[in-house]
Amino acid sequence: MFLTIEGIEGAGKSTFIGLLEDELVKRGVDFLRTREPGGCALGRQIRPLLLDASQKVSDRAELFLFLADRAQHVADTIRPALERGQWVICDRYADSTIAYQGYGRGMDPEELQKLNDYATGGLWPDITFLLDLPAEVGLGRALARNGREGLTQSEGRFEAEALAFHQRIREGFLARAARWPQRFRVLDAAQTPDAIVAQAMKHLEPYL
Ligand code: Z5A
Repeated sequence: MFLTIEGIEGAGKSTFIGLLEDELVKRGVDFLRTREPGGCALGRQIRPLLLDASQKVSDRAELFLFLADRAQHVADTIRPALERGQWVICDRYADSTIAYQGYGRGMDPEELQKLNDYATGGLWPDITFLLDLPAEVGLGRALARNGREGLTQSEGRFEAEALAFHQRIREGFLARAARWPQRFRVLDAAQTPDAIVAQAMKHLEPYL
């Protein structure tokens, strides 16, 4: 089972995955938690290049860094785990590229779909949980968290983008969910973390 978790900035993916892990442990599921960018050794070197606001990275270079991270991540981490029979829970994957670099930065989503096919050898998730909420709510959460953790409010390159950028990304994710309804499960991320995970577990029940 290959599960991915997607959503805009501050949607609550890390919080959600932590609670989901607890539920899966209780049910004896053998799983691997990973993330993008940075889910393999090469990706951990790429991640700072992508997130550091002081790096000047062109849109196309950014795209290929995400794709390079993903290609290596699939080869080193995701496919081997799936072949061992583990579940893989991945915080962001190819849908993020199409939402951020496509709908956010303005690149052609259809081209990005093909590039993702190429980078992953055609590996798409079995289920994608989309944590959906208004962009201003997500950004508000992320900025408050950064403030609490002593980070600059707009620390990263993506947090520093305008609200309209994050709104386009939300629309992009929702457009993808409408196009692939069998893969996507859209969860209302404005609920409490416990309520969101309870809803997700109902979707996973048939696979447990
Ligand atoms: N990116 C890309 O452009 N293209 C790609 O192909 C890929 C990624 C793969 C990765 O950043 C960035 O790369 C990302 C997209 C881009 N940038 N953005 N935006 P990252 O990995 O550093 O960060 P992130 O993935 O965006 O995570 P996040 O938004 O920073 O956090 P989150 O995991 O979604 O949320 P959280 O940390 O669990 O929660 C945020 C705060 O809200 C925190 O204080 C929680 O306590 C609170 N929270 C969480 N859930 C709730 C609920 N349900 N109610 C109330 N409060 C909540």
